[in-house]
Amino acid sequence: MSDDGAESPTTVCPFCAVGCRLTHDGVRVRGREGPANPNGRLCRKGVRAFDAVDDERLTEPLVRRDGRLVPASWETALDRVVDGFEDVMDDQGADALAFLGAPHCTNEENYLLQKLARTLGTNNVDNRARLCHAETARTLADRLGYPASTNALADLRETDVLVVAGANPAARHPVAFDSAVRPAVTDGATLVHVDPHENETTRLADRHVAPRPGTDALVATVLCSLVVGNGDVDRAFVRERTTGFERFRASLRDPDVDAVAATAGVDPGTLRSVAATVGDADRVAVLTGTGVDETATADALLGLLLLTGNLGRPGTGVHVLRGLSNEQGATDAGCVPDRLPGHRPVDDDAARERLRAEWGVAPPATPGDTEHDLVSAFGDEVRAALVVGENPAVAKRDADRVARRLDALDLLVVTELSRSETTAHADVVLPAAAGVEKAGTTTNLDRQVQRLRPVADPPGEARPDFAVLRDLGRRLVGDAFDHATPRAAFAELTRVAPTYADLSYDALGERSRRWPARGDDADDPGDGILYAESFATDDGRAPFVPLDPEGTVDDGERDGLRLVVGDRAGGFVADGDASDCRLTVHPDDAAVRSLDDGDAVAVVNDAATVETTARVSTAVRPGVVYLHADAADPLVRGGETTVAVRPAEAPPCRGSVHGDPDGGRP
Ligand SMILES: Nc1nc2c(c(=O)[nH]1)N[C@H]1C(S)=C(S)[C@@H](COP(=O)(O)OP(=O)(O)OC[C@H]3O[C@@H](n4cnc5c(=O)[nH]c(N)nc54)[C@H](O)[C@@H]3O)O[C@H]1N2
Ligand SMILES: Nc1nc2c(c(=O)[nH]1)N[C@H]1C(S)=C(S)[C@@H](COP(=O)(O)OP(=O)(O)OC[C@H]3O[C@@H](n4cnc5c(=O)[nH]c(N)nc54)[C@H](O)[C@@H]3O)O[C@H]1N2
Ligand code: SF4
Ligand SMILES: [Mo]
Repeated sequence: MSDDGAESPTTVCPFCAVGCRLTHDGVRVRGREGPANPNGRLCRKGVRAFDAVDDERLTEPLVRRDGRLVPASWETALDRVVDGFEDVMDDQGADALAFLGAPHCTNEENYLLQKLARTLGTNNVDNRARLCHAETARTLADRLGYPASTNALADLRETDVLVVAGANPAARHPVAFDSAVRPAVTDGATLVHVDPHENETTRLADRHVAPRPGTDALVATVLCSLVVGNGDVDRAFVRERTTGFERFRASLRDPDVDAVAATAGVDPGTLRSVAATVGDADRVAVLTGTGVDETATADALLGLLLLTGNLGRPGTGVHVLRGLSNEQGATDAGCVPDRLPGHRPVDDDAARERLRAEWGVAPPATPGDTEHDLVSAFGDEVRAALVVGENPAVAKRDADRVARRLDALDLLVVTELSRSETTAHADVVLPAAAGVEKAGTTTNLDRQVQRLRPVADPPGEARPDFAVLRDLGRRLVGDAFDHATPRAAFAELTRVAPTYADLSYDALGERSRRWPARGDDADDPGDGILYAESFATDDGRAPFVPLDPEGTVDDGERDGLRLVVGDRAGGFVADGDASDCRLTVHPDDAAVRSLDDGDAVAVVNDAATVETTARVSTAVRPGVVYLHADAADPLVRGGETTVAVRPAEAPPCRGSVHGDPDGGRP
């Protein structure tokens, strides 16, 4: 409980998708009890929620004149945007526009962004956060109904077995880890960590499975086979809630556990014991991160949960450990090219009719392009783009290519807090208010919808993205953008998005809710769990998908060392943070290369050479090396996953790049 003036308004931490509540008491940031931080705790990042937004903010609009970005009035800047967009539409139609954003922004801002795209006549709207958890979220949507965590984090306390795959929540989602995962383990739950690199989460694990990169799907598939072989299938669940079990079982074939274990480089005994533990448990939950974002792995993990009846009950299900603060809400609000608000497909007639009733015009029925495809088409089919709160110039893949594409546009408009790699290419830069400076709602990684209240003022002439998008909408489209406030936009969202139907902006001010809320009963225990009675699929059942484990294995590591990447940052690295940029290499691999701990190394593949310092450690298995995402970026841009490692001259890195040394721990 807070110890000071309970009067100061509370808001939601702008950093990660855990969604902790906080306030600023005039002196410093203080945590406030919230659904995601029940005892009001914040991690080290949250405590500095204001430092990052104070940094070198943009205070006035900028427009490009004679090659240079120069200050301009809002009127001049918005005129330039409106004229530019109208020219492009006149010449080439609305599909020559792209709208990218905005996982840092509110639900209402995301709603207005996709509404602007769609009322102008294009579904070319996407948000970058889909890059981190795209395949997992897509698999969940295709097979269960929604691209979202199935259960509330809090009910992990009822879980018997937690499988954490390709994630490091102890460092990346520390408050959620401490309030949900750690207590579950203390109460006796078994934590299985599936990760080729030992990290902070591994320390709490009962079993560490460190598969060779690229073999996660194979490992999950053999677990399914073992569960079937052990007779641990939940027959009633499979019969009543699923389809396609027989084909699924046939696809598992007869697993040679020892051979699979050898391919994956894991101990066969560990695989057998994990399968037995999962099969015996009453409640199993899977938590997935950026390390396993592949359809084949998601399919196999979902197969394991379906086989054992671990969906639709407390303590079960899939938790997607999303990254950016409103990644979930951006998708819920429809900032995706193939789904309308509320996750309805763009060709769903009823959903399009609902939108026509609100907007006066129905959205196009054919899907738009993804962010990746849109950026590729910049300068060709796509002539102008509005980027809200994203930095596409810093890419997982090939930043140079993105920079060239940005320059190829006729008009690039970016709304930003401060100058970024992307604003450097913009024709119009609009200064935005930061999360702690604005009102609205956001939706965290377990679907909790919370109110933001401004707890600081934007600098200079900076304005909330909401006001900017509304004004652009009024000028480019008309009356459909007459929302005076986020409250009005939220009300419209609840009318068009069935998942948000029973939420009210004012009621959320009193108490946050998880979607889909049911009626007015805020204490309805069903609130937290999706699919308690049926799946949100056409027939209400979840299909098993046959697995092709061998098809997913590639033997890249035979040619060199397999590069594992972690510590991905969502762009909220505060000054003074330092994190490990060393290359972690196993002692055996170090020995054959005559490398000692602390030696300079060159990490080389066709794409790039990165020089750094060796950290010789058994935190990785032989054949695998580990590198921080920022350091690894040039090596993996083209999608390559193998590297050669050799001694180098002098270590340019003595142990840190930006990032944080021990995650967000206070
Ligand atoms: N090299 C490398 N590449 C990476 C990663 C990595 O670790 N290394 N991480 C990957 C991952 S996991 C992610 S999620 C993505 C993140 O990719 P992005 O979301 O594109 O990047 P960020 O830098 O988080 O944020 C973009 C910008 O949003 C601005 N911003 C914040 N709040 C607001 C707001 O309210 N309004 C507006 N208009 N702007 C705002 C910030 O100033 C920031 O410049 O990057 C991916 N790419
Ligand atoms: N403090 C802090 N917290 C953050 C962020 C931040 O910048 N700072 N960013 C936020 C964002 S945007 C995101 S997306 C999340 C990311 O959160 P996480 O997904 O937990 O990100 P990482 O720390 O990169 O952990 C990914 C793990 O996957 C493992 N891995 C890599 N390849 C494989 C593989 O093939 N198989 C398996 N099984 N594992 C593999 C890596 O070893 C690593 O341990 O964090 C969020 N939280
Ligand atoms: S875990 Fe930390 S960064 Fe994430 S919302 Fe909570 S305080 Fe903010
Ligand atoms: Mo992310």
